[in-house]
Amino acid sequence: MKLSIVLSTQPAQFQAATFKGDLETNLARIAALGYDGVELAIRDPKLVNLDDLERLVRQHSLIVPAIGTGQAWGEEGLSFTDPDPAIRRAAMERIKSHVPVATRLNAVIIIGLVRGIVKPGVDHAQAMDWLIEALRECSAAAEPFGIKLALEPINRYETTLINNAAQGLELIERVGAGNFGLLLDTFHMNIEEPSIEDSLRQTGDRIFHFHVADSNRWHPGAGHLDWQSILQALFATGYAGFVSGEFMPVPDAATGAQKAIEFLRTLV
Ligand code: LER
Ligand code: MN
Repeated sequence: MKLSIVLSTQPAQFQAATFKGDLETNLARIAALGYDGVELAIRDPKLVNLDDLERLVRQHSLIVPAIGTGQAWGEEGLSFTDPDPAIRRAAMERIKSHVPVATRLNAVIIIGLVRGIVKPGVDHAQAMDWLIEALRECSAAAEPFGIKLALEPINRYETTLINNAAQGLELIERVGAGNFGLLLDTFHMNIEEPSIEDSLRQTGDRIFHFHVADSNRWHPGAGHLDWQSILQALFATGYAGFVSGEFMPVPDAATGAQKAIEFLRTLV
């Protein structure tokens, strides 16, 4: 099992970005703990020096399986489904600006809350149309570079747009792009899926990335999810990507990350 963990390259309010703050120190810590990779949350590629970033990541022999983009929503309010067309355009351009970064690092681009939440007064069907239009445009921009986009079903308390794997699969049908799939996250799945294992099986080879946190969004092993069963179902789909830790820094980032890797390494 290839393990990575989320690290934010910029200050962020999002609580489950396990590591935040000084990039160099954190990359060294993550590598020392035995992780194979680091999932980088990047609000805006313009804010990072790509040469430095790549050098640091390689220096610690870490792989970057995926790039998180949600801070464009969390910190700036950009979204694919905002009623303001200028905001929708800015969100699409922002996601497309991740393509060169993703190409250089050979990473999946994550579409989390940048899809939006359906603002009051916006019709849900209209929001879906805007979402599909944006995903088609961004998938087409990434496709020539062999880059994949993974939309994350997110629980009902954070958005009303795509909460579960079944809705994600319907969206895949409507978008109709071979490089568009899903990121499944056990925290959200535990809230929304009738059966985590069945949803993994149904999503199959459209699982492009995988987030792990336990039922309480602490590190795997700290809650009541059945990890043996979940990981068996995941790998039975043929999934060969990373299992990426995205959990609260409880009691602190380094201890949570250490407990996660110790626990997960005993399983598969
Ligand atoms: C991001 O990966 C995530 O899981 C969401 O909870 C972000 O709001
Ligand atoms: Mn997640």
